[in-house]
Amino acid sequence: MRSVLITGGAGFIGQNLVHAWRAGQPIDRLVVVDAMTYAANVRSLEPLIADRSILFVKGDIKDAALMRRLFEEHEFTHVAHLAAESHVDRSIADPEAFLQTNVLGTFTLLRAALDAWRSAGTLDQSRFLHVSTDEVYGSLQLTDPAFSEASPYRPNSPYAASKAASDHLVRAYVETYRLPALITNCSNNYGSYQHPEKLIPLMIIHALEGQSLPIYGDGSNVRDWLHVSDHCAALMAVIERGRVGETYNVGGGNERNNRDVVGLICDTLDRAFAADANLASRFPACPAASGNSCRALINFVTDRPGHDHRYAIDARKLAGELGYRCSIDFDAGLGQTVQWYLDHEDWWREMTSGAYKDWIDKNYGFRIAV
Ligand code: NAD
Ligand code: TDX
Repeated sequence: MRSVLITGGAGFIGQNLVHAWRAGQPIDRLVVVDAMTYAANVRSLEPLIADRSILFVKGDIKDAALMRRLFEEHEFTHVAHLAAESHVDRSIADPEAFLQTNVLGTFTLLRAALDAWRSAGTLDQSRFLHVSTDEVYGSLQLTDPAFSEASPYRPNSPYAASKAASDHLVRAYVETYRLPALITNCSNNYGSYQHPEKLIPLMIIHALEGQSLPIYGDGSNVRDWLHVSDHCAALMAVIERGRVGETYNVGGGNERNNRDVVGLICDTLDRAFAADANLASRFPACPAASGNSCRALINFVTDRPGHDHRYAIDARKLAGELGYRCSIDFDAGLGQTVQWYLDHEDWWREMTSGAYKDWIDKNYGFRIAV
């Protein structure tokens, strides 16, 4: 039987991966460790915890004794490492936690895995998947070719630098100690359970509440949108069948600039309100509740410092070696995502209560219309 550790399993991609793994591999033992930072939520995992389909451990990956104990108790054969501080704007406001978790936390986990697998003599049968980002490669101009696995590392934000450092550590553990690790670098994910601080949920929720939609700069920055279900399927393909020591880029093949993404969210909400009269009574402050377009809320504001212009992924290695291609079309995926936020108001109200309001003041209070 395989015994799997998923770190960061109460975060956005982590929750989706836990559900996908449980559905796809019902007999694997799944242990989720998560420090339950502001970004975490276990509501969706509660049924799996209650019926013992997964074991949930609230814990910090920087806690070396805990990591060692978990490896001893559960004899993990596979690790999917997703725990991280993940929001670029927070890394600009306060980088330290990014260094602590993304660099030192990854190091602590690598050391625990190596020690456990060496002493059990199972290095050859184990797999450590490190989930990273395309941001390590820096920024592209519109005419540049997409990032490949051979693109040089040029991180521009403290977040990207901390993820780059963690990728280098993983590589060093492969080369120096023969740790059986693999790395994925993916583009921007979207879908259910994404924290409201990120572009797509932020714009959906602000529009529903009749608040301004703050697009940084002129909104020409381009991201390659990857549906989280496609990403999770790619992660499972890489951990199962990828070659140890290799890096695989994962992209959605959906490049869009931020202006277009926000416009599409507005149009999707306008149509949803026109089709369902109940939405107007649930969200009376939304312009669509009175027959106007959510586009009226769009506001171009002070740019993010060091804002990467464009990310794009060349995912031919993943397709060629593992036969996996991400396939969810952005317009359809965005429509499902908007619907998910309409259907899960309790979830996002919980995520936006308390300290989240302080973050909104800190990150948006100083931005002026441009
Ligand atoms: P997220 O912020 O939604 O979730 C991160 C999770 O990690 C949270 O549940 C948090 O509580 C947990 N965590 C943070 N510090 C921890 C610690 N010290 N110990 C244990 N748990 C801790 O992030 P996400 O969007 O789900 O991203 C998951 C991974 O994928 C990250 O490594 C991120 O860098 C990477 N990634 C994300 C995207 C994206 O678009 N979301 C794109 C590329 C790569
Ligand atoms: O209020 C906003 N206004 C705005 O214009 C926010 C929050 C974002 N933006 C812009 C900045 C980016 O160009 O939207 C784009 C997407 O922003 P984020 O959702 O913050 O994502 P990004 O900075 O691109 O990073 C994401 O993708 C790579 C994830 O947060 C990272 O964890 C991942 O590694």
